[in-house]
Amino acid sequence: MVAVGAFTTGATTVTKPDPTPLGRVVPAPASVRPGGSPYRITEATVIRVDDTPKAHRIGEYLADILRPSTGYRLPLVNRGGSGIQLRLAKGSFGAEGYRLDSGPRGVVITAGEYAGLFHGVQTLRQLLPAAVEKKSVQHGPWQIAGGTIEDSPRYAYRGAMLDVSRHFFTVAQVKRYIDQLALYKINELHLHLSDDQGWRIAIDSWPRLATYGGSTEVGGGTGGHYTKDDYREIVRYAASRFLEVVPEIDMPGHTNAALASYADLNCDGVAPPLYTGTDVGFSSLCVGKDLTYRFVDDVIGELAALTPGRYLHIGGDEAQSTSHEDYVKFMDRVQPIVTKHGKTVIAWHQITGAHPVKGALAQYWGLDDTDAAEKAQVAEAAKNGTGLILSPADRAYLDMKYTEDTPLGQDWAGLVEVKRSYDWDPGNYLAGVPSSAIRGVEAPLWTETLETGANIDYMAFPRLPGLAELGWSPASTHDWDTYKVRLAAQAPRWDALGIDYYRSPQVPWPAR
Ligand code: TNX
Repeated sequence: MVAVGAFTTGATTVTKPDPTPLGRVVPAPASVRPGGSPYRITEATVIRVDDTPKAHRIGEYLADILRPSTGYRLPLVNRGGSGIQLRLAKGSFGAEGYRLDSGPRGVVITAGEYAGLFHGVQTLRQLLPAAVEKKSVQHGPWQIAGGTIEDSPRYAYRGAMLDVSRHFFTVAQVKRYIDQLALYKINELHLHLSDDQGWRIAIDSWPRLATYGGSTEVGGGTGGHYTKDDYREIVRYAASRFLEVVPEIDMPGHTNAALASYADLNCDGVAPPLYTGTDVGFSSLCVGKDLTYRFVDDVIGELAALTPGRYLHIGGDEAQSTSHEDYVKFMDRVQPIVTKHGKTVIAWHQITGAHPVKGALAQYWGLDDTDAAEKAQVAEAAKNGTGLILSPADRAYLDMKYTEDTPLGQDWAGLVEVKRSYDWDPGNYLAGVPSSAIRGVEAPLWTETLETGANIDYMAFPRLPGLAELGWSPASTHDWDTYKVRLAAQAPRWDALGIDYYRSPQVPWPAR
């Protein structure tokens, strides 16, 4: 609800909506000091940026949001002064932190790095009325509450995963998701590029992976794959929103699409048919064959060359059709291939049952009640230097149903309502793990049951912003009762952006 202050001018009473309170932002900023008069964007406002191409790009990004709805020109200029100013400065901001100062003369966002300016822009955006997101001219006033926000993330890794294998999603659909992630300061986009049901990235040295292995999806649709140029475009677009792309090739299980494409990859030399069901755990690369490692080297080499980011995810989950001995052998041979191509290994947490290489990260996807021995193995690896990304399936999985009645999604990990997905602390979730081992959180979105952009919206919203907050905000801000109010205030913005979402009864949504 927007508070309304009434005042009288002569004969008429004018109602003037109060600006959004300074702290009403998701993720919660680290420090908020409201005070002083608001700034009001008018037709005279300019956007002041440093004279560098990167600063201009962030300024243009902001202007592209503000111009259609305000109808103002909002030119970019390179001088200091009143208005909206984005500026780099020395200070203790860290790689992604920023300060936002708002007062009657203007709003200044200051950061040590461009990423901080970009995150500060997302805060500014959320402080403006939701109508600012619309693409046609709307009524203001366009006010930003007075005061100062000082903000920086709790964790460096704040991810979202999209499974483009079970159902294929176009470059345009991925870009739309990237834009949604950026609004909540998520900075890692993990793409699950291969699985039993489809291989989604062109590999020149093994062309049938994409052309044949990518030719279907769950349910038997025509699937699809990204050309190398498509993938470069996703990487470029993600980078423009300060997200790093983390590509995943899931191995040695989840490989039916590859095994179907090349008979020689199978131990018995016989290619299985393409698969369009939703079972897991039935496929495995042939661990004893040398060809397997030539294949892995070629695929990882091409993917690493395409990927400017630091990481390459090699899956390693649900290898039920691979013996433990073979699994360990495979991971011992494959991790150095990733390292050789200049990337840091990420794998699902089963890697901790093998020998994670130095610097590797393990992604935990167990449940609250995963057995103690499995958790202890993860904790042991963490004590020995393996970093952890937390994606507990009964908290962070965006494909879990909210309730029994949710028309989409799965329930193998349980039902995950909005409060449950938000109400845990990555800092103490796994016993015995040193806090320095926790690199962050990630919200995976598996797509066995999801086919459209609207399906993605509905499962991601409103849970995604909560996971983003767990990754960004200090533990001291964590409080469901105040969070749910900030979350509810996001809904008009989603409406303006055309984002479909689940209207959970746990959240005090404004009337539509
Ligand atoms: C488990 S999570 C899987 C995926 C499924 C997902 C469905 C993980 C590492 N493996 O293969 O898509 O459950 O929720």
